[in-house]
Amino acid sequence: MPNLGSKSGANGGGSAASYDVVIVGAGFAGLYMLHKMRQLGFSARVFEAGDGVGGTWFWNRYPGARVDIQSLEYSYQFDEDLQQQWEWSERYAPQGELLDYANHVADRFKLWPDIQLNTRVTSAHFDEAADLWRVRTDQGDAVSATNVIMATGCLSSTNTPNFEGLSSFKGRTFHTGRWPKEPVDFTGRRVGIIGTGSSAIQSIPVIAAEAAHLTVFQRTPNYSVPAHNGPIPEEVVRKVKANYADFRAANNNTALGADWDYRADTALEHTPEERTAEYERRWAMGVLSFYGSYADLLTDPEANYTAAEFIRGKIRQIVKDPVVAEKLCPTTALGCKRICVDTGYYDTYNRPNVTLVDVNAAPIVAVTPTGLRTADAAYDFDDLIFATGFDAMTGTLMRMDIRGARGVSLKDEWAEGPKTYLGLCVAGFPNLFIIAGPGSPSVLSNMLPSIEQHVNWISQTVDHLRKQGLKRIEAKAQAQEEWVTHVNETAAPTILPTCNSWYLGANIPGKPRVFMPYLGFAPYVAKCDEVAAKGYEGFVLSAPAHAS
Ligand code: NA7
Repeated sequence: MPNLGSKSGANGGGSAASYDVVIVGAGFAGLYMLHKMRQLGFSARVFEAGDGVGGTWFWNRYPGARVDIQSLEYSYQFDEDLQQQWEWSERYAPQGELLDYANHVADRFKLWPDIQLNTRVTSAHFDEAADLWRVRTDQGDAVSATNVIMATGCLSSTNTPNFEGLSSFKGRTFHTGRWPKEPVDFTGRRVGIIGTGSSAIQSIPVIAAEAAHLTVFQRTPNYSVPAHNGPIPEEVVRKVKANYADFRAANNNTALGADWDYRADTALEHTPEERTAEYERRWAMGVLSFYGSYADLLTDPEANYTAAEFIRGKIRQIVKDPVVAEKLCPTTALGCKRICVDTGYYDTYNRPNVTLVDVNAAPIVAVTPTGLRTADAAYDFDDLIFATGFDAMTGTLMRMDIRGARGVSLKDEWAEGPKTYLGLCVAGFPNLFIIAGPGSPSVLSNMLPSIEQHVNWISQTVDHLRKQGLKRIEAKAQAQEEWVTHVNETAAPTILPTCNSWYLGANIPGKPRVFMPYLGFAPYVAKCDEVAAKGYEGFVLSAPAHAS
């Protein structure tokens, strides 16, 4: 008996049912995928490891967590009533509000009966004789499905560096990507935080305001721009909602799929004074609008340098101690890692209770019972926070035992880096779809429109198979090879592959160094549409193998 309407999701454990679709993950991708499948009349089951829906916004509850794309854009567009009725309290919604939004969507579209929480998929094996996927979970489910859709997120497997003595620490430890549900009080405590990526940059100002002392261990400084967050002016909301479809369409028609006021001219055709005026305008606009500053920002290192130097100038202005300011100035190209967005990050280093430690100069050698030791000093804490990121884009898929035709494992197929066709499918793995997979714009775009585009494409494809009396779809190896080459060739002439980013897998020791996301949201959407229009060019579509 399904658990109708309950927020605790469907009853689970030990099921042996059969579905048209199994969806792994109940973040924004999984929720919309389920809704679409049900609209089309397919039977679907969602397995979610967490005890609630919301994915990224379920797990990343660290202080200061919020989205870095304006909420009017980082939201679903598939339902006009939803986008008209939902009201965001701030330009950049905090984690809690995004989680409320995910729950609201699950309620509104009555998704709960098909979502099984507290259930991690452990394996998915393609049974060639039956033309079905056999999916197993850690709760004893052993279900079968015609299609398996991985809605597992790009940043869902946390990375905790394997420091010597890791488990010896006697105080409290946290990872920003697995933050507890209960509020954590840092009042009067000595806190250490490792990492200066987006999660650290958002949480450091909040924690510093509470803790007795905060020590930040920085390996690589990052570029951060001010969010200028606050309530959304009523007139902005009214204007967007009056023509929401046009607003979405205009943003979807850009390289990165977001409203960043892209300029078509180049930085180097302007005088230094003109460039500075433009960068000041971007700094005042805040958020990721720097990406739109000049057309050559990501392609010409000299142009990139002008914007990078502008931000370094801002850091030197804000941070009073010149030695600390210099440590905080990135030397990498601007945007080779995702630009961070903050509220008072650099200014936090003017506080007397904050210390910055450069662990590039003197690396962390061990965690100790009372703190940690670097190559040249020891530090004591009550609490230690790992803001050390994720095994991005492939980590969650590689941790599952996924086997396609002829028992080939995805781990083996991707041993030298992920290979997909359109970031959606993998040759040798029929009817397996990945939402926002490696080789799709995903993290180089506004994730919500990217997710919706994938869900729409997958739904249309599965529906097409049904209408044509077909069952199986599989990417051709050659189409996949050509796509992987194209993804790399698109990134190669840009500054994107020039630093040790998680885009390249460079943050995880031993991970193959391959540029994973695809640069170019609008051309990507056009390509997916063209593939479908040409009868699924690059795929083999076939009838059930066991059809009489
Ligand atoms: P990130 O951006 O991957 O940041 C992780 C940080 O942790 C980064 O500063 C790393 O330094 C640092 N790190 C990782 N391993 C170590 C070790 N072994 N020693 C010292 N420092 C280390 O993760 P976030 O969670 O902040 O953000 C992820 C994305 O979420 C972000 O890009 C936005 O899209 C939202 P490194 O730079 O590797 O030298």
